[in-house]
Amino acid sequence: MAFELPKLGYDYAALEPHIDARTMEIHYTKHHQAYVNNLNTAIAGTEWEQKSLEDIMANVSKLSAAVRNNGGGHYNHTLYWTVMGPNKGGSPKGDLLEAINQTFGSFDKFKELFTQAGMTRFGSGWAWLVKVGNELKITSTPNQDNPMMDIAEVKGLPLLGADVWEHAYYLKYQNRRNEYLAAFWNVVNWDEVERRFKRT
Ligand code: MN3
Repeated sequence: MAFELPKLGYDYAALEPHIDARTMEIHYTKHHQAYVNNLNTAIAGTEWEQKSLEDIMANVSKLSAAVRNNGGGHYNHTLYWTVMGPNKGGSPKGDLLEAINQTFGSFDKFKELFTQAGMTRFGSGWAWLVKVGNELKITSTPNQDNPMMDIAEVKGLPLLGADVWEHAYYLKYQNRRNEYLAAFWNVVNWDEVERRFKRT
């Protein structure tokens, strides 16, 4: 069973003005589709064709660079589309907000540290909020690595991920990653982040 590009839950223009329609269209139809196609090619005819993406992530150290990069790309973008949405932003609620306050001091401090993780990731990669056991951690990964991978420095369930590859922001923000990361807060779908947080 080959992996497929998941349906996007909103239009390309739905995250305007924070993330522009052209970036969304290219990012989803070209970049994400390429990760899916290349992952399928890389696992074709192997036992990994029958495995879940989570299984592949957990065994990435034994697999090829093509599987690591494209499997990671597929996992990361699938998460990215769902933790964003139109008319979102604001702040988390309930247990998640409480956990964020307890771990990082405040929601503002959390945003500052998450942004810093994205800003200090040299080159291409991702900033993450991760659930490790019952704890929250902020981390970043290079390229298309993620906290689900057995090779990750901080391993756990990613709750929120921000793509800091230039392809995620260059058309609108050029080199200004800081402006993209500031705008990102306006589209975060906290309901989805909270749903992931409650997963055991
Ligand atoms: Mn991307």
